Amino acid sequence: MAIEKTFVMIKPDGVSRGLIGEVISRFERKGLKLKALKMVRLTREKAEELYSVHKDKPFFNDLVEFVTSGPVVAMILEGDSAIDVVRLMIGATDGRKAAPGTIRGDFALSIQNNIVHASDSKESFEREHKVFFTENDIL
Ligand code: 3AN
Repeated sequence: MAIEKTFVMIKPDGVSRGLIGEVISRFERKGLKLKALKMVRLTREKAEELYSVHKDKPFFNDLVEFVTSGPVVAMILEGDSAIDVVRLMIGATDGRKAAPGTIRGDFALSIQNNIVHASDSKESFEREHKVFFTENDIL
């Protein structure tokens, strides 16, 4: 048993499609605990920081444009093996290939507009949650 924290962001498509409640509800029903929650509009600088690992990819600019196009909902979740559990629950990056029953599998048909982002490792969590939260925000 390893209690971990992970970072999740509902992207602008998830927010504009009215899926905030659906997404948070899935994590709560699974037994993960919300430790921090915030709705914000990302600046270009913050979006570039969040996706810095992709800065040399051809889709980087489109990704930054997309993720700054409207509000996002950022959260920290905690639970046993939370990083892997949440990655399983969101599904493959490409919504067309994500398994039914996963968030992307149930709600996305796109590789970019795929509803949610979630940390893929402890290192990603450490970097990503600091784009949105200070230690005082984590309850
Ligand atoms: P994941 O979100 O599943 O960890 P990453 O980290 O490979 O996937 O990609 C981060 C984000 O970049 C994706 N959620 C998606 O919005 C976008 N992305 C990844 N690959 C592509 C691509 N080939 N074309 C357009 N956007 C992409």
